[in-house]
Parts: sequence; structure tokens; C-alpha cells
Amino acid sequence: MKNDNTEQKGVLQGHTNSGGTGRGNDPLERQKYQNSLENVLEYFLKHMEPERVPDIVDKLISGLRESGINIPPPVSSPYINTIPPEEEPVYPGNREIERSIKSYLRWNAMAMVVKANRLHSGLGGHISTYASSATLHEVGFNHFFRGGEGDRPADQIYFQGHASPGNYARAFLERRLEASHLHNFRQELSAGGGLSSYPHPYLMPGFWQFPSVSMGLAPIMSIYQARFNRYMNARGFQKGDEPRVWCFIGDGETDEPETLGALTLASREKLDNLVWVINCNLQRLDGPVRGNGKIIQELESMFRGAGWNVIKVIWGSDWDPLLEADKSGMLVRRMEEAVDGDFQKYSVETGSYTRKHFFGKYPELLELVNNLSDDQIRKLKRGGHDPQKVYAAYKAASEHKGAPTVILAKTVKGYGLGEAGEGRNVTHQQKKLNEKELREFRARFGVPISDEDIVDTPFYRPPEDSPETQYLLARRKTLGGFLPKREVKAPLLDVPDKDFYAEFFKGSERFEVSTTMAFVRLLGNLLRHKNVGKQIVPIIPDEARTFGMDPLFREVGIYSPKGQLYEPVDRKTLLYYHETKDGQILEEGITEAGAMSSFVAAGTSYATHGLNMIPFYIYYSMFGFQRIGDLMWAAGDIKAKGFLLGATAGRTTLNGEGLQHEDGHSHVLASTIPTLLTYDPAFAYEIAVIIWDGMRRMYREGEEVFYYLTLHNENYTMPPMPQGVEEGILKGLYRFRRGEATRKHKAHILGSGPILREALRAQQILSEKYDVSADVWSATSYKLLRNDAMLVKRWNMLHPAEPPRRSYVENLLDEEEGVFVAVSDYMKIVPDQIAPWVPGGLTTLGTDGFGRSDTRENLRRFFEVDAEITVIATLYALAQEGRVPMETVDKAIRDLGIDPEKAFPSLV
Ligand SMILES: Cc1ncc(C[n+]2csc(CCOP(=O)(O)OP(=O)(O)O)c2C)c(N)n1
Ligand SMILES: [Mg+2]
Repeated sequence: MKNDNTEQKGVLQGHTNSGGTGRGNDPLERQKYQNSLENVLEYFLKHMEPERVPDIVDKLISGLRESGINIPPPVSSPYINTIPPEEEPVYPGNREIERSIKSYLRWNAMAMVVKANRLHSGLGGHISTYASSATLHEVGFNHFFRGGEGDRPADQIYFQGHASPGNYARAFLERRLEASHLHNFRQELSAGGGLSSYPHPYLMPGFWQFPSVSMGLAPIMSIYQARFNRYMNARGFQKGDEPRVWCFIGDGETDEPETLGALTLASREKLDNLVWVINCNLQRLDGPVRGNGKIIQELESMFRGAGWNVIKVIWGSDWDPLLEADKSGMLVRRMEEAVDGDFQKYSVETGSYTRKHFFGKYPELLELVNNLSDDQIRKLKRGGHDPQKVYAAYKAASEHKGAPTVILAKTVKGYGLGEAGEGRNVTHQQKKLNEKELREFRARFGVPISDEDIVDTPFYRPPEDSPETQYLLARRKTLGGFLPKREVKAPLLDVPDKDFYAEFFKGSERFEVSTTMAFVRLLGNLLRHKNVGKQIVPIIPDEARTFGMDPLFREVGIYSPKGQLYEPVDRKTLLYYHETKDGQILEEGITEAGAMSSFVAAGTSYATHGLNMIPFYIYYSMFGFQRIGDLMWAAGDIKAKGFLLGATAGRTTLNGEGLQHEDGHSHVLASTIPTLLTYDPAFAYEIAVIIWDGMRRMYREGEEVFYYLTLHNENYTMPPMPQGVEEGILKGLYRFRRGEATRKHKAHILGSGPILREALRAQQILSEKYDVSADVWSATSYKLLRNDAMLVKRWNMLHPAEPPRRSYVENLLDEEEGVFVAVSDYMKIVPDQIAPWVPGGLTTLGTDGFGRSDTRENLRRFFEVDAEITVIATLYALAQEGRVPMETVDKAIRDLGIDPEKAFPSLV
């Protein structure tokens, strides 16, 4: 039968739904149609190769689907290549030269790991992953991956992290790296620098673009990157050819929920700019991925069910004649019967073993391979090692319209390592090869290294004028330059100056507002700013209403590639749910991982799109670092810029929600990320100063850092900004209000976020009842204070002969009299960060323990962060210094209504 779409369309064209006309309703007539279809099927089965029948039926069904009949897509197909040999394009490259190049890459990638571990046992590294994916990489490098030279943005490629030796080996052949670099693989601290173990833009900012080694993160980030590329297009920032996003993924990596968790976004938004290549070498670290099943078939169902275009590349060309000769379909049946554990075994066994156990199960199959020697059987290749098959798949993927593509390529882990670890369960960890194994490797891939040299495992690079080097360079030139390559070409932005934020410096007068409300107002102003408004990317995971951001729906629209196909139920209201093709808001739905991936895509647009976009990702603070901390770590590694806003934060400020929602530790987790500036502001003007300066640092100065601000939902009047506090706000501490000068005793209370108001209340009680003058300080960032103090301390230690330097905290507090108390809505360890530098030590009150649901008042008493407890802590600190008698503290406990035996969060 001719495979001709137009002919099919001819039959189906003009089809209209017969509902209502009565056609086909007569049971006899229906039986007649069915019989004739069955006759056609019978004819097929008699005259076609059986494994091709499903393909034809598939095409017929697609035709029906195209004509508007709703037939759900099938989720699986036979265990053979999706593209039949007769539909394969001619390979456009020089296979022989490409094979030589690939062999040298294999050798150098292996040598890099072997050498590093020979010299420094324990440095680690992986040989077997790249060994299995070399063809998957090379077909891309020689024929598909576009570099960034010229007008078109470079393709965005996520490589499997532990295949990095392959990338370094290629950069060596391309003359982007020298042997000295390869020698220092995994030895970044050696003289002259070294190569990072895995793709880390932070460590190799001119090379790597995407960190990928934490399994599952690259896949989800690649989906949101492809989606963000479309967003940039829809909003008019990017014109012309769009970059393609390629993501290389391990089959074991698909176990991670992040890998498969966002598939339907990619199909829903028709991301045909996205290609995933899953390297199905059937193994992960410990052993088989699906020993008792078939990972390729399992993944095919998942992806097809999710609406992706699936291309299976299972068998190499040597299998084509066997499949051609398999008239009964028995070979395909046997391929389907054998489980992945069997296939792994065949990859390590002799040809005679495979003849006996695979083909030998059915006499008919034995006959099929009668004319093949055992050696020929052993060498029957898998699809992922056959450039012809891989090329066909990549070409089809690049041309596919309307859906993302996944290529499921079957390979052998440790391909080419032979006895040293091809297909073995220990392969993943293999880092050393003995002399015999090295010789075998060299012979198998024809690497020109002499017998004397082999034990040293030298790197091999063909001369500059060799056909290999010339070919490799010419291919990259034609395709637009080298990859991976990270380049920052984005123009800096003319960000708003201080006056722009003036309204926040005045205070809210008689209005009571929360810091969340103040931030939303500030964001609204920024969105309207003439220079940077368009570049702002608000990102929200289904919480806009919680944060009072719904006015923005109407104002700047929610991005949706389909626009709005329905009339929103709230259309008549002013703030209706407004989806539009060029909407500015990324409303992600309930996926913090997805929203964070959008943050990363937008926050790195300065390196991927040559344009600074400014993401503001606002979310429930408890579902940030705690839930998706690894993505936030990756944001640091990839040098994403932008603002993370942890809203409804604080263990006692969010009052009714209880244990799961009340955040008393995101500042602990945030403190772990080196390039993250963290703040817990109390007042609107503090937020304004932090954002004003953050915009300056990231977008006017180009600093590659990012920000975390906690926002709270407690309403109170925002005070005007005191004179000269900007530096203190940014550095992390300033005096907000002095205590009454005339009191007998002196104390200092450090508060942050809404708990600052408890500090102010404590100030009043202390003054009125206990003759204590307490200054109240706003501690906006303990993390930044600590970083500064640690650096100064280290400098002093290493420069003992020079006059010691003083940290910002010491400068600020050293001359102050009295005791110091800190009170926070976060765990005590947050203020404790600066305790070593506070004169006389620091008494800390904080919210350790699981949260509870109750009123703010009750929660603050329970966690012991309210004003009354702060008074007790201050008096006790004074009493410990002998400045007030202990009886005063005892009496205060009774007077202030505190039960010393009260319930307290349990800690172990
Ligand atoms: C989140 C996470 N967990 C564990 C690891 C450790 N790890 C590195 S490679 C690997 C096995 C990968 O197997 P697969 O994805 O099949 O890749 P292959 O090497 O077989 O291509 C593991 C578990 C990791 N890098 N990230
Ligand atoms: Mg694997």
C-alpha cells in the first residue's frame, strides 16, 4: 500500500460528523462496513510484513484523527525502530572521518578519567556514560547543533552531567582546550585551573551553559527553557529563527519525578522546539533500569500518553535485513519477549550465546541467522550506536511540527570498553583500565598510539591540517560555532533610580498594609516603568490571589500561547482572569519546580538570549527552599539573576495554617546558597531599598547574583524611612529607634520582619516598667552580616602583623553599652549567625519546632517570640550580668502573665 498522505486525505476529505443524518445507524449496514474493513485487514496480513501492519493502521488512524474524529492516540508500538529503513534519509556526512573523530573522542574521554585516577586515586569520573552516548553526541555536533555565531541564538543543549569528559574531549579536538586542561580534569584547584567534574556554569562560565548533574533537573529545566523561548518570541523580544532545545537524559534518570513531571506542559504548549534524547543503555548506577521489563516501551507509553512525538531508535542497520527476512513476525515477537536484563546479558556475551539464547528460542529464528558467524552476531549493533539511524531520528525530530519529540535510543553502557566494563553492572563506576584493556580499546577504535606510549594513556589530537581536524572545524563553522559555550552579550539596563521608590519611603500614613501588599504595589509600579517594565517577568504558582496580585491579571495578562478561547466566568469584573498570547505573567499552576525552572530560564536570558529579563518569582515561602531547594541551588550554579519572594512567611505571622505552612526556616536553607542575598524586611521602605539596589547590582552593574526576600501578611502602618539607613538596610542591620535616654539600664533588641513590632512593644514595656532603655534595631539580613564578619575574621587571622580590620557588625555594636537580645520569626540559628561578633554575646528568641495553627498572639506566646517574652529575655540578660536582681526577672514573669511551665514546641 502506498504511504501517501494526500491519498488518505482524499478519502477522508469532506468528512463531516454524521451525527443527526442517520448515516451508519442501520445495524446491517454497519456490519457490511465492518466486514469489508476486516477483508482489507486480512489482505494486509497475507501480503505485508507483519511488523509493518501496525504502522499502516497507525497512519490510517492518524488520518481519521486529522479529519476530526476523536480517537485517542495509541500508547505503544512494536519493539522496532519507529522510522522504517525505506524512510531513512541519506546520511549527509563522511562516515569514515566522523568515525575517526568519534574514536579519538572516546579515547581522550576515557584517558582523562583513567589518568586522573591513576595519579590521584579517588578523584572519580565516568567513562561508561559517554562511551554509550558518543554517537548520540557526534551526530548532533556534526549535523544539527547550531552555534551562536551570526543572527540566530545558539541551540540550548543540556548534556548528561556525567558525560562531561566527552564534551571536554571534543573541545580539545576543536582546540578550545589544551592537554594541560584535560590533565586537570576534576582538579580545579591545581595551578592554571582545571576542568569541573560536571557541567557547572559557575565554575566554567565561558563554557558550560546548563548545570545538569543532579538527576531530573535538566529535563524539567529544558521544558521550561523551551517554553520561555516561546514566551520571548510571543512578547516580541526574539524574532526570526528560534533556538532548538536539546536535552540528553539517562534512562535511569527518568526515575526522578522531575524528569517526567512536566511532560504535558511541553505537549500542551506544542513545544516543537524541544528534543529529548534518552540514552537507553538499560543501566543506571547499581544495575539494570528495568531488568524485568523494557524501559523503552515503558517510556514510549508515558510520552505518547502525554502527547509527545516518540521516535524509537532500537536496532542498528545490521538488523534491517533480518527484520526484512522475518516474514512471520517471529523476530519482532522475540525482541518483545526478551526483557532488558536479557539484552544486557547479550551485550556482554559471545555471539554463540546470543545465537543460542536469543535466536535459539525459535528454530525459525536460528535459521534466520544461519548465514551469520558468531562474530557477526556479536557485532549486531544497537540503534543508538548507528549514525545512520540516529541521523534519521534527529532529522525527523527537527522537522516535526506541533509537539515536542523524544528519541528513545538503545545503547550499551560502556560501549567499547570490552572486558573493562561494557554492559556490566559495575560499569558505571569503572575508572581504571589495565594495559591489556587499553590495548584492546586502542585496537578497537584504531587510535594511533604506539605500544611504548600506551601505558601512559596519552591524549591524542590529530594535527591541525589532518582531514579529521579540518572536517570537524568545518562542520562547526557551517553550523554556527562551538558548543557548549556560555556568552554574556546582554546590554545592561537603565534601571530606575531612588526617586522612583519615593512613595515607599514616606510610609503608609494611616493605612495598615502588609509587606506583601507593599511589594505587590512596587511590582505594579515596576511593570509600568518605561525602561524596564517590559522586561519584568512575574512568575506565580497559582497563588496570585493569596498575595493580592490578581489586579495584574487584567493589567499585563497571563501568557498563554492559545490566547483565551473561552469567555472567563469573571469577565464582567474589573480584575478578570485574562489570558493572552503576549501576556507577561507566567501563571504556572501548582508546580513550584516548574515555576522555579521558569525563574532559571528568565534569570539566565542574559546569557541565553542576550537580553536581561527580570524575574520576580513569588510563592508560598514554605514551598520554596524546603520543597525545591535543589533547583534553587542550580539557580546559583547557573548564575540566574532575579528576585525570589517567599510570601506569607514567618512561623507565627501566618497564623491559621499550621505545621506544613508556617515557615520558620527558609532563611536557614537560603543561607546555604553562596550567591544569594537574603533579606527579612519589616517595612515597605526596606523592601524598596533592597529592590532598588538589587536592580542596580544585577542589571546596571551586571553582577551575577540573586535575591531572596521574605514577605509577610500581617497588616500594620508602615513608618517613613529614617534618615541615612539605606546602607544598614542593605548590609543587614541598622538602628531603627533609640530607647528613652533617661533610663537606668541599657539594652538592644534586634528584630526582623513583623516581629520587629514585638521588639518595639518590648521597648515600651521595658522603659515603662523596668527602667530599661532598649534600642530597637532592624536586622534585615543575618546572612550578609555573618558573611562580612567571617571574611574579616579570616583576613585578620592570615594577616596577624597588620592592624586588624573590623566587620560591619563590630563597627556598629562595639561601642554600644548593655545587653543584646534578638527576636525572630525564624529559628534561633538565624540570628545566632552573628552571635560571635556581638559584644557580650547574644540572647536569641526564635521559632524552633513544628508550627501550629492558632492566632498570632497565641502562636507568639507559644513559640516565645512576643514582646513579653522579649522583656523577660532582656531582663534575664541584665540579671546575668548582675545589673538587675534575679527577683526582678521572677516578678516580671508573674506580672507579665507568663506561665513558666507553659507548653513549648518539643525538640529532640
Ligand atoms: C539526584 C541525583 N541522585 C543521584 C545521583 C548519582 N548518580 C550519578 S549518575 C547515576 C546513574 C545514572 O544512570 P542513568 O541516568 O541511566 O545514566 P547513564 O550513565 O546510564 O547514561 C546516579 C545515580 C545524581 N547525580 N543525582
Ligand atoms: Mg542508563
